[in-house]
Amino acid sequence: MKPLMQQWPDDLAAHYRARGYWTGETFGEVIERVARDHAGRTAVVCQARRWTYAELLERADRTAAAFRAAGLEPGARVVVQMPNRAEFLQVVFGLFRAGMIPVFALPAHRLTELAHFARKAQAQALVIADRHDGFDYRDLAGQLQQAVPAVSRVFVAGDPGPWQAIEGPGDAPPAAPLQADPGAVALVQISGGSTGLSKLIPRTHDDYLYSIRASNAICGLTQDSVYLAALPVAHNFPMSSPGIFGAIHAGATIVMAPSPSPDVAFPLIEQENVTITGLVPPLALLWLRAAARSGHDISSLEVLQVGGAKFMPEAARRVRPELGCTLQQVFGMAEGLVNYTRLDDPEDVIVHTQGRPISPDDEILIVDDRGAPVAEGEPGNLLTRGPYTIRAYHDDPAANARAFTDDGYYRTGDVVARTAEGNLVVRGRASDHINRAGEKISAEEVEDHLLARDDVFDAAVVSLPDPFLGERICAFIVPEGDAPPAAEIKRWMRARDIAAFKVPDQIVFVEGFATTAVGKISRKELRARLREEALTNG
Ligand code: J2J
Repeated sequence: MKPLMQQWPDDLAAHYRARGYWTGETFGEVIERVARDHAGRTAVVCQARRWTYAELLERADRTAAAFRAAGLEPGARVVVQMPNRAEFLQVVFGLFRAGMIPVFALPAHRLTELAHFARKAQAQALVIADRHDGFDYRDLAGQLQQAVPAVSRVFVAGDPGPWQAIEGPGDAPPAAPLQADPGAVALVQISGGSTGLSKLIPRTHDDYLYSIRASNAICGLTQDSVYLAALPVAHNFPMSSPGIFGAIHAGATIVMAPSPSPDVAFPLIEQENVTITGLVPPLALLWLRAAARSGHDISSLEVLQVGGAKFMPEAARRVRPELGCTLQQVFGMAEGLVNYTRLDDPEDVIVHTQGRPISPDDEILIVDDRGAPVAEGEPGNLLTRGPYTIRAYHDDPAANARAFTDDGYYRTGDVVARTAEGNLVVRGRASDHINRAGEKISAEEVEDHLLARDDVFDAAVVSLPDPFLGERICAFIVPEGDAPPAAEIKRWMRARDIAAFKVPDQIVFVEGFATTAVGKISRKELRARLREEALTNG
């Protein structure tokens, strides 16, 4: 198997340990310690169920036993595709307790994505929930196993159907957890696509736990906090900034929301006295709209985090007066670096900036296209390295050569400016993906799907501004012969076993694409031109 690892230079690693960022604790140890210190407190609320920390640990250990009994060994990679349910925690901490490595897929992913993750990670198992949102994941599991036979075991939360339950037999002795290496990879996150298919992001116990612990301090998360998991928890933001893992680390309570919509979330906030949650900007807009006419008392909410895409100041300034809580802007990435506005920042900073890094040892460079630092306040490309930012994607030399500098900086693809007080303002993006309501979609990946049609001669996919989504996906298509109906193309995309959020929102047929006098222009340039034209033509 290709080793999953993440390596910092020795001198920096020593520095991060000496500064107390990397503590040597592992996720398996964290849950044991927290379950001891907070045994009787509520760890998670999910519909009518409430589990204490003691119960969560006990369930995780039983699940760990079930994984071992199925022949999985420590170090096994396991694709986890589960919605916001209590069992998500049981499964993920079960894997940690067994020394196995979760690879996080989103509930919206379908066969194409799952097969890619499973192959790339060399996964041996899949864990799903039986059904969610009208979709039966047990059928998808069967398709995955056909496509990638190495995924030889499937575990199901809920009714297992033809597969195995996540619960081992009740009397299985919970084996002592492994002495996992804190510098080893704990979990695998998925990158938002910039070019082509998603890349795998290996995160270590040391680095991920540091970002979580430090996030708790910045976000004021304590054992008395109640965190509403509104966004899909497999996303890095609700998982770790500080998210569900931060809540577990603090001994706080997690309330699993089956949907982030206000009609589901507001009653939960009222009933459970939720104190903090995180949203993407389109959802924050929905919440603002709903709050005005909601009969629910959401006054327990102290902090609303908004991140994943740019939150416009016009909306940001409404949060305190209309929702009665402090806004915290979060500008982060699954590769590492996370910036927060601080809870006690002046309102102006909270409304107009995306905050500053977690760590004094987050190194930030803002450079022009030749790599020279820009003047203060000027926009430039954001590069970063630090104690919780990866040095490489898994098994992808070409992507690594593009995404990392020789001295280990990650090229974020974001264009930012830094204010005099050191806060970052996201000004744009150099990379070509589309940020659709916080979901990152690779233009190239969507183009590749479209090009699979016989009646598509060429395709270029761009982002266009959208009042609700932030950005929407627009596909410019040069047809081969007669143009097919746009609705037919969308239907066909939906049937291609991909996440529904990748289906173009808008399709524009054109006769051909511009070329320069010297020949073909780059894809990137072509997309930029089409985008410009669409914007100027309204
Ligand atoms: C503008 N763009 C933003 C923001 C992310 C916390 C919060 C978010 C993510 C996340 C995360 C933005 N304003 N406030 O992992 O831990 C865009 C940038 C960035 C990319 C990363 C976390 N917050 N973005 O969104 O890996 O372009 O992580 O590089 O999904 O989202 O996307 P992702």
